[in-house]
Amino acid sequence: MHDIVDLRSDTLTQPTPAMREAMARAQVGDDVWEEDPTVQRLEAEAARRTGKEAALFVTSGTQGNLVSVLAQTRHGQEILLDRDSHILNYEGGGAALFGGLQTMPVATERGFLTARQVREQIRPSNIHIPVTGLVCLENTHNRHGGSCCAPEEIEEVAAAAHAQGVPVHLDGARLFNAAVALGRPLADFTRPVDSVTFCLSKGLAAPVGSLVCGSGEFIARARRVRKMLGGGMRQVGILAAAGLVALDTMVDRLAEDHDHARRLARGLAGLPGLQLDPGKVQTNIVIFHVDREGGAQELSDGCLARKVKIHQFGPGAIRCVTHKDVDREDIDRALDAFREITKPW
Ligand code: TLP
Repeated sequence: MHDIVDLRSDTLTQPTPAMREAMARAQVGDDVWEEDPTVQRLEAEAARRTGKEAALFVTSGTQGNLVSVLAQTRHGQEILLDRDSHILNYEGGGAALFGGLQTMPVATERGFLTARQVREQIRPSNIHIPVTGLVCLENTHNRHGGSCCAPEEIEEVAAAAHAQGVPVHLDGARLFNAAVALGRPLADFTRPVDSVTFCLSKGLAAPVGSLVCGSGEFIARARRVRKMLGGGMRQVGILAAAGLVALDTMVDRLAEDHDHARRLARGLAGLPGLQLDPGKVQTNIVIFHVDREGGAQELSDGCLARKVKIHQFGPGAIRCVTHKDVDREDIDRALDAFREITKPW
């Protein structure tokens, strides 16, 4: 039980004592010179887990996606992505600003482009028409409530893109959640794609950092882009050390976060004025809608007064994210707060 139940995001997780210890002891060197042994260990481990030739440690998921997108495309091309994707909605328009890229947002049911949509949306060769340079996927999908895309679906989508010579990037900020939820090895999800970003500082609880993984040739380009964006860090093994502990100790326990999210969703489903389908909760994100004027604000104010923090996520929508600093008692406390607030509704 914690004093404050913070369900705003899994990015709020505190590093574990083992992470802090590993950080204090980390062997380091200048990573721009590629001389940091701890970063090299982390990158090798990331490449191994994703089944890719190489990996690159970057500052954040946003930087990982931007580096990947820039390293895969040419200025003025078009990128194809889901309308609710993080790259389109929450990365400050970086792909347009830095890459001169036009986006083609596609509406999807669960956050995942289908092979058919990819076939239909990839542009034909014609001097009037922009060139599709990249297809982007997101797994798990944040705005679709942590939904998971199975490896077979990714294979189909990637095959459709590759058939037309278009590479595929996977924003796998929470890819370990998908792997744990579906009980499949991480590499099954990453094998079909050309590049993947995953985050250490969400459910895995490391303080900082993400990994970009792909072919050796792609990572060499990505390393150049990272430097250009100011992401070349020096004795950054201090951070990589925490990342190695995260990969070692924090993956399997994600199942507990998924249980907590389901418990939360089941409790919320019966409450007046709230709309959600608990059957759709697959991982650690619960998004629900409040069908009452001003209700989402009322709910978040009421929760805050009861030391429960939740996140308003678009008009009338609330997002709750479970993570290692939220235990079962905390979930029950949050449910008590929701019950009290919605009782008169
Ligand atoms: N998402 C954050 C916010 O930006 C919304 C959160 O609290 O969920 N891809 C996906 C799917 C993400 O959810 C996020 C972070 C990122 C990329 C970016 O990662 P960071 O925050 O490390 O830049």
